[in-house]
Amino acid sequence: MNVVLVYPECPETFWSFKHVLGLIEKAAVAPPLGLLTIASYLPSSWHVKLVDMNVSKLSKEDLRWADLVMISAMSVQRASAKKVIDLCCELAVPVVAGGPLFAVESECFPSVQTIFLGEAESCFPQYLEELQGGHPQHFYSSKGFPDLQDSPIPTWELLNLRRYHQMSVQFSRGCPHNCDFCDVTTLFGHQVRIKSVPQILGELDRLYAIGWRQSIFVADDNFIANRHFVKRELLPALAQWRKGKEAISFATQTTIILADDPELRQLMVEAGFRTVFIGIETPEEKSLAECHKEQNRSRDLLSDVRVIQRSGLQIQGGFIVGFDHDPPTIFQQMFDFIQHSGIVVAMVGLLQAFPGTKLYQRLQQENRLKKDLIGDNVCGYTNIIPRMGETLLTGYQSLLRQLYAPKKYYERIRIFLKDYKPPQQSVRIDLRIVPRYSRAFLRLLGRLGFSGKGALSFWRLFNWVLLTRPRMLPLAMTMAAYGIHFQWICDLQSRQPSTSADGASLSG
Ligand code: B12
Ligand code: SF4
Repeated sequence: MNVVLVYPECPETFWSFKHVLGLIEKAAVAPPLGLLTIASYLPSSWHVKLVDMNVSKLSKEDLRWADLVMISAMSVQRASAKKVIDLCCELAVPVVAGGPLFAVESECFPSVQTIFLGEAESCFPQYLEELQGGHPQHFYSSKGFPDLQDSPIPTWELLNLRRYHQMSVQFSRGCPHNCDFCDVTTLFGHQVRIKSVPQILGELDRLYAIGWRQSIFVADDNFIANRHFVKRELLPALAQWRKGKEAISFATQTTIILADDPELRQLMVEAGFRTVFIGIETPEEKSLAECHKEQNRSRDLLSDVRVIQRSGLQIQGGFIVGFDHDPPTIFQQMFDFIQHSGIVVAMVGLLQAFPGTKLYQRLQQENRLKKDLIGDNVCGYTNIIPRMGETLLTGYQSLLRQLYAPKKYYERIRIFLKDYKPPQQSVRIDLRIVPRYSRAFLRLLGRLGFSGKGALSFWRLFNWVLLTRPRMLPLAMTMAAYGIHFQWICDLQSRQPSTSADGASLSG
């Protein structure tokens, strides 16, 4: 049996970094971990090929070769996924689909032979049996949420590792919190399920064995949800594993509760964590109450951010505007908060309602939902009819422009670096990356230092870092490079009207 695993093309989004990945000669941020996990279930006698369309082209020859196509997608990949599915139909190749897009919009893909609604670990073996028996079902879904200890080591060997900026592993699924806009709990539940320590180390050993020596994203939605396991078992084991492998660092997602636990932060830093994404959402207390983000309420969020950054962890922040309780001043409030916090990578999105969430149910009852859902919260379109009316979009776009204007952006990098305490650990550099990063540095100087409106501010930052914090120059330059992408995203929004799920123009 010949199988092609397809990951459709992602449009330009906040996290796509397409324009700057070229600087470091990479094509995509991270690999499709869902497909790599599924690949591990396929019989060894099958011929398997992976085409991540963000890295290489999918050809008609690939599809003609295939007896079966397996596709995985998020909502943002809808347009590309539909094209692939139509092409498979034309060529009469059966398609099996999974991932968040198909879990929430299964009824939109009648031509797909089999759809997995949610996690596949507990039902994929049954599917394989039924496929070989000649009678696969149309839908498969797990009864309850599968035990992660049954999840196999992903088949990373299918990847062209050199094309990715980072690898990902996943230690846990599920989150105990109740943020009403979040579809993580719809997709993965409230009960936190974890892999065992030997299982996790086995995954890391495999990545190391195939030559990975750079950053690894721990793709958990809330890495510290099972704090006891993480502190007592996982982090000490990771720190031990990483000895002699210091070129590898970790990034993950947590909640702001991390600010309350110095021991946890220290253990994370010792284990090699350098970046955490945290959903801060909004400095507006009433909006936090509205969306039930209880863990962020009644706190000094600004000082929480500082505490975390000072312990050696860089925060990337998630922010939302468009709550019913957002006052007209929210845009200025948000700008001030982000600027003072020194959160350089601030993903500010418009509130969106994903099917299955409590927010979606409420707005459906209030008759405030539009038909289309793009699935990208930073594209300037929302499927919600906002209380604020037109002001929301204009305020939002101007907020993004302010945040990512070169002068303000470089100023924020400075604010961050002044406060940030980099971990005092020995750094081991993978010598193979040195020529590539040297070329990237020269390209970056060319892009930012000699063209564009922010050149002067760029050199000011460059000189300041060189003179006062030379050790942090690589970090500062990486952040400056991110800025190229973020400015591009802002320009994209102001150049184009927001587009609907199928790429058709919408009025907003
Ligand atoms: C890692 C991650 C990323 C990474 C890597 C993405 C990538 N290349 O896959 C980065 C940071 C780049 C990213 C970006 C984005 N992401 Co993201 N991301 C995640 C995260 C945290 C983990 C995904 C993962 O690796 N899971 C581990 C694997 C093993 O699980 P899985 O993919 O779900 O696969 C299982 C099942 O779904 C099923 N399955 C999946 N595919 C298939 C296929 C077949 C054939 C079968 C049988 C089964 C199957 O089986 C697997 C095993 O059970 C998820 C949240 C989550 N917990 O899933 C969000 C999530 C997928 N991301 C999301 C979003 C919105 C985005 C962005 C649009 C954000 C933005 N505004 O920029 C961008 C878009 C991508 C881009 N390039 O621009 C949403 C998607 C919601 C939706 N309904 O579509 C999620 C669910 C988070 C959320 N709630 O907001 N993301
Ligand atoms: S803490 Fe994060 S993952 Fe958990 S429910 Fe809230 S937004 Fe979702």
